[in-house]
Amino acid sequence: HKIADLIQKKRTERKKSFAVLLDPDKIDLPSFPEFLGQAVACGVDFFFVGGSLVTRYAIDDMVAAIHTHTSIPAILFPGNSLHIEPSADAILLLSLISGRNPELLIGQHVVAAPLLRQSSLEILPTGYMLVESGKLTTVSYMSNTIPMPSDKPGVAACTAMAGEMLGLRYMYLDAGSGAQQAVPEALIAAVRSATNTPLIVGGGINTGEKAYLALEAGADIIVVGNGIEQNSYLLPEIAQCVKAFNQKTLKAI
Ligand code: 1GP
Repeated sequence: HKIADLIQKKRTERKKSFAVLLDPDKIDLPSFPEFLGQAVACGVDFFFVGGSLVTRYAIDDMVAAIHTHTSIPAILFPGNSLHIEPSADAILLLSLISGRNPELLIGQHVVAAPLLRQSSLEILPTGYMLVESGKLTTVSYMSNTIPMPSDKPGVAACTAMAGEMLGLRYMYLDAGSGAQQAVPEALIAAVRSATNTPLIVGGGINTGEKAYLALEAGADIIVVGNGIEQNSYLLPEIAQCVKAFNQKTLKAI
């Protein structure tokens, strides 16, 4: 349970983590090692690899490059069971609990279970909740599910509570990649106080300020994808923001 232990240890120390979502479609492999070097220098904690639609099937190459150039864990963030890559370190085994599509609640998992059992991937059972973000996101379209309303913290809290009661060990609030609006702080805070699992938050976090607000509202791990590809200053900016948050918390203890 290497990664589970790492996440738990950080929570006990009241430290937040920074995950970078890498879309295998969008990374230009020749310049990828340089990007990985920058991620190491910035203290990125985790790489999430995947997305709801992957068209280049370069997941194995991407995991190999991560392992060659860094010691940062490569955690799969699969859109479906075709995105399982056994050379990664772990997999967010996502059950899309905000939706009512049985395929993504349990169907794909049944198909994946024997593959996962054969692999040495660490399994991170995750309640995945999509939140409405102002426009239709790829993940909402691909998953054929309606996101949760962004102004109903109670719905999010009850959904997460049910997920935790069902045994899911992580919660992920996602506004979807490239979301116009990130997950509102009130929603993050509601899920934080209703559950005790580590909370991952992502989607539309494209400034240091938005990252800080998500952390303050109760996110344990923030995920940034799209923004980093579009703006090379964002990686150091968010990394700095997570560090500053952690230092502030340490001083307050
Ligand atoms: C999406 O949470 C991730 O699943 C990251 O979103 O690409 O908008 O940063 P962005």
